[in-house]
Amino acid sequence: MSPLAKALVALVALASVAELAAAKNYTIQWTLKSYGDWSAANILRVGDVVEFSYGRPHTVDELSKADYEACSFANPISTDNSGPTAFTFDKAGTRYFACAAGTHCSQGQKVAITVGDGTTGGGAQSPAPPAAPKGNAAAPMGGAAEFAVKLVLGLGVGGVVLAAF
Ligand SMILES: [Cu+2]
Repeated sequence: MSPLAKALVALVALASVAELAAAKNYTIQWTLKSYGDWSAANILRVGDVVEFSYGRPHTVDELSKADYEACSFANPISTDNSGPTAFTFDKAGTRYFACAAGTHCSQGQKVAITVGDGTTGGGAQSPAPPAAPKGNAAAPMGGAAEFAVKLVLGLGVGGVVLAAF
């Protein structure tokens, strides 16, 4: 590979890292439907922004977990019906949003949004450190695998030799 090509590869790699580190903006078309799939498919990072895009009669109410599960809008953390409504997720954790109009919430117009801690896509329970012991464990496993290959090869050769007689 030429020095120029190497430099280009390095640049592309740097750009990818920068892209990963940058905050993302998500838009949710907030309407009467079920959002269970959205929260499962989108794990946010700290700094990401979610904008709910909607009009009347919908609202975006941020609720406690208990109120979210019960579709109870008596004590919202915040409420807005002026759409669009944007939220910046400035720390790890899960926040709960639902529409207060009619029975929209109980029909599925609710979403729990989880923010990972930034070291992984999925949250605080699997940060980088556990990867190190795995890496060390790979060496003995590699040795075992190599031994197994040699054993199989040896048996194969033995079989061929036996078959020749
Ligand atoms: Cu609604």
